[in-house]
Amino acid sequence: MNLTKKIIKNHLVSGSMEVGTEVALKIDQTLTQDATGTMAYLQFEAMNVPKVKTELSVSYVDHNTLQSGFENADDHKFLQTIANKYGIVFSPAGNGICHQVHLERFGIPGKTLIGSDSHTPTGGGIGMIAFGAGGLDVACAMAGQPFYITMPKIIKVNLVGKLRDWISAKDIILELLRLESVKGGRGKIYEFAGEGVKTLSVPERATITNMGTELGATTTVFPSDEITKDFLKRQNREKDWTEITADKDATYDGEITIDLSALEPLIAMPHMPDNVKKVKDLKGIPVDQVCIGSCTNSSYADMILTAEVLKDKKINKNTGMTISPGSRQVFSMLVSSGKFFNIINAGARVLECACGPCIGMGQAPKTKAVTLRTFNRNFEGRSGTKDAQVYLCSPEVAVAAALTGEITDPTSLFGAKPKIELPEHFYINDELFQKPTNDCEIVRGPNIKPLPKFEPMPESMEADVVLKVGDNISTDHILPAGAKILPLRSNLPAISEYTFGAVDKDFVARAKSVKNGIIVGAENYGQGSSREHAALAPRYLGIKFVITKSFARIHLANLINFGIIPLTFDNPSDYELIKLADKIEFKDIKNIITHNKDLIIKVNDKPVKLNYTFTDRQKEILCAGGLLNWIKEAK
Ligand code: MIC
Ligand code: SF4
Repeated sequence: MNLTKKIIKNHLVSGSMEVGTEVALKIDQTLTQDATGTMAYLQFEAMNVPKVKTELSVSYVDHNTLQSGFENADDHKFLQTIANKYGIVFSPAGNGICHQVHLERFGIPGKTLIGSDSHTPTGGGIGMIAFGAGGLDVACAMAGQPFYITMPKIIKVNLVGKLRDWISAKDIILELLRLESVKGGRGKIYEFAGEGVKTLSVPERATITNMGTELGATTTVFPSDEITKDFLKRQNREKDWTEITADKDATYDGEITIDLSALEPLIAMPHMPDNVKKVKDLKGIPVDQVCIGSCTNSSYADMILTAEVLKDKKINKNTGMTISPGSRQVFSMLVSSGKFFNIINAGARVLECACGPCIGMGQAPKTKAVTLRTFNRNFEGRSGTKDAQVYLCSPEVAVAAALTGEITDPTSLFGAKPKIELPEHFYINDELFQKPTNDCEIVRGPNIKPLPKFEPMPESMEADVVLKVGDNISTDHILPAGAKILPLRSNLPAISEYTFGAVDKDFVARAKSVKNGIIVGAENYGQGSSREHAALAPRYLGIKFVITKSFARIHLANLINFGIIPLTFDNPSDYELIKLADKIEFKDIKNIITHNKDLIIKVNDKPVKLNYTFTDRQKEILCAGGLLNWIKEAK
């Protein structure tokens, strides 16, 4: 058996691990972050469960830390008090980015984790089966319910050889993105194996599993081996270690081999993480900004490498540089190593341990800037500057550009790479996590609005096409983040006004002007973030159907959770037939979906067949008008 199946088998509540069928999994741990957490906890509250039923649930504050108004701070207080009441560990702002901190202090090999953030698969770096999910699914897991996935194919990624100097884990995941694309991972779990695995530390593995999300994969996972044990020992958590590896004769549904010794420094060009090129082929492009950090590349080793390279040097005067350590642990050790001085002295700007520029929370680059970031996403506009050219690369490539002011291959710039040893003992400061005492009142600021109630599905509906978009629409297109909009995450009426704002400024008015709206999309609709607001806000505006050529996994689940019916074209070319303002009748829709009947609509008098595959549970959820209604009905 491969290691993915071993862990899934241990957590199987129902289903049979057959590819394409639904399996329900017991969830051991959950995590939330503040931007999705407020909504997740409002939903958890609505379930009337006195205390979380998981082994561990942690609530992190890491996204909305700019506090340019009262809203962020109100959310933080709400999250602190609700965590305390319901038995959740609270990690306040400044402790670090959820995925990095969870890896350091809470992740346990062989356990399952779901998080209301799409990069939760970072936990796969330590041998967990970890999924990103919508906040409502996380709320359900906290209430003790299983998590449902469609059993994916398990693909072996066979790593052979060893990385050369100045080439790093980021280049491995960029290579996989080059090979597989942002939609290549849908319906797949990538399991890493081979001799090359032994050459990668846990934080390096976590860089890969973190950005595996950009493949559209269900998750990604590394074995838990001696290297995992060593990492946990340095974290004073050796007792949490168990060995979990694939059997020698394990079988897979596919295999890819990557020769680490043949890799070169890679870079993802604007505006997609799979638009990958060799750094040497882009040599000389002037760089305005370099940002090192985010949940992908903000480990101790990433920071020390940056500090070593910057020693006694100055960054280029035309290139601004920021660093954000991934956690307070990383930051503390960077400071106590004495090497922090090199970073400050070189002219870099130091940001707090949080998502920051990755989610457009500050550091928006100048007009048309070229910005090199060690992050995982470069969707258009996400940096806060619509026409900025965001490139994704390793810290090695980023720091080389900061020094030269242009895209530079680090292998040609520097001599031997400094050897970075992990400290024997990581600095541990667990008093800064607040353990629940279950004794407090929940504090709600005025920006925290109650959840709206949604109607059950009617027998029949007439609906209007209010938007038609193309391939790879990300949740950043549907509901942008950034410093202006993120503070509204707990206020649905206010945030829904920004839906599709950057794509079509008239969308909101159009959606409001009809009773039932339809969005038409193409391939991979809803890729990227797990933010359920990208389903919740359209539903609030009256969207009842999304018809596409294909969907991204988490967004599809979020649409169902909020009672929006996701459908796909049987014949993808029918996408061309349907136009803005078309009126479509969905006669007997409830009966059709409930009884798996053919769904044929008329588009300007032409019949168009639409497909759907819903489990019985999903059909009931859709008919109830969403998961919360369904749970209440079931009680
Ligand atoms: C992101 O990277 O897009 C986020 C912000 O972390 C999101 C969650 C969110 O939108 O709050 C994610 O990846 O799920
Ligand atoms: Fe935060 Fe960026 Fe990671 Fe999302 S991808 S969790 S915004 S650091």
